[in-house]
Amino acid sequence: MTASAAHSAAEGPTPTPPDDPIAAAEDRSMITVQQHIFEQQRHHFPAATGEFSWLLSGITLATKRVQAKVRRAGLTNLLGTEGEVNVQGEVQQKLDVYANDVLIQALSSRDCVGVLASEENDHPMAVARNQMNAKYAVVFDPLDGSSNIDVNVSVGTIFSILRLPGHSHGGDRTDDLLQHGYRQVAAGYVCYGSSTILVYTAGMGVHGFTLDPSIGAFVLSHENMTMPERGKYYSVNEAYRDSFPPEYRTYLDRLRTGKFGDPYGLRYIGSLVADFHRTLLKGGIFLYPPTSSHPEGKLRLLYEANPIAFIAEQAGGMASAGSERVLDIKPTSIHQRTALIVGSKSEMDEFERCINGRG
Ligand code: P6P
Repeated sequence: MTASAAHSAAEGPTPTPPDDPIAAAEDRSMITVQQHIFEQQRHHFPAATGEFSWLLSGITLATKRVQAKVRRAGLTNLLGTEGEVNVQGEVQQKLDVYANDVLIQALSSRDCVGVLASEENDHPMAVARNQMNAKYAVVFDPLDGSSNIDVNVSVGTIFSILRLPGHSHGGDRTDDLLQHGYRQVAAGYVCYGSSTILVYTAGMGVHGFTLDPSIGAFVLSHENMTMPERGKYYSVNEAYRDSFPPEYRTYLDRLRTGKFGDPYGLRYIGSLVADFHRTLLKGGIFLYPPTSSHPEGKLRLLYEANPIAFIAEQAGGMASAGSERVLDIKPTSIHQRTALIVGSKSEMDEFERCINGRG
């Protein structure tokens, strides 16, 4: 009788034969984001060159450096403001500047990246040395919610990857970036929370990778993330309620009073990445409606609403600017603002009916 037959007769399932160390070592939980992207591309685009995976490695490198600083901000006098005011008219936090610098440094060293645009910079940045090979532009918010850092609240990096047109529009290449959100090649965010998680989509589902500090790598932790059909929370800054359009107030009242079933709870962190990440995992709805101080909405279309909307739709959710699908908006400027309502299909259907006066 062979060893394996004797074993199964005595103790249960046959172990992997010792002569198959690869199978024995196979461990899906050690899939890094680069490996995952490469596997996806090899499966869906056999001719892929791997340069997209190389581009994404620039984002993972930069965000690992950011998270190291965020985790120690209080210890290395990185809290507080840099004193400068950015293009948004917001006082730049020191970590904003650091995050912006490391993302620009990491991404401009990827020769497939030709143009960068950041919330922290007035104008797009052409990467001169890459102009011959560059296929992609990356637009990003280097540290969204940074005003929360001093009080130890989760913050995030948000990015969107666009394909550059074969022929450049020239100038500062702003026009090359003003693409509908549905043209994004990929999008993602890193949430610096109780753990550090990277969530991305390249149009083939949504996948999450948690940073393992012991090995310094983002490893697969949430494959094929899908947003629940319905949740229990709505997320909005109700301090501005009186300036929301009346149909928004009606919708929020219906959620709170249980017109759609059980009454909803309210969760609002004030950091888009954290509020959206909860909505992605638990379902529900996040709203930043038009307000009197931001009648066109507060959030940025290119590097906040579009990447979040792409991820939400890929996970089975929906994302609206109130009067239209976020991804259908034709941008007219890189720092353009928009309202953002994003969440589970059930809540979004009810929202659409409510603001269209159909229910
Ligand atoms: P408010 C953070 O400043 C941010 O840009 C988003 O991360 C967040 O969703 C929103 O603003 C919070 O805005 O007006 O509620 O403080």
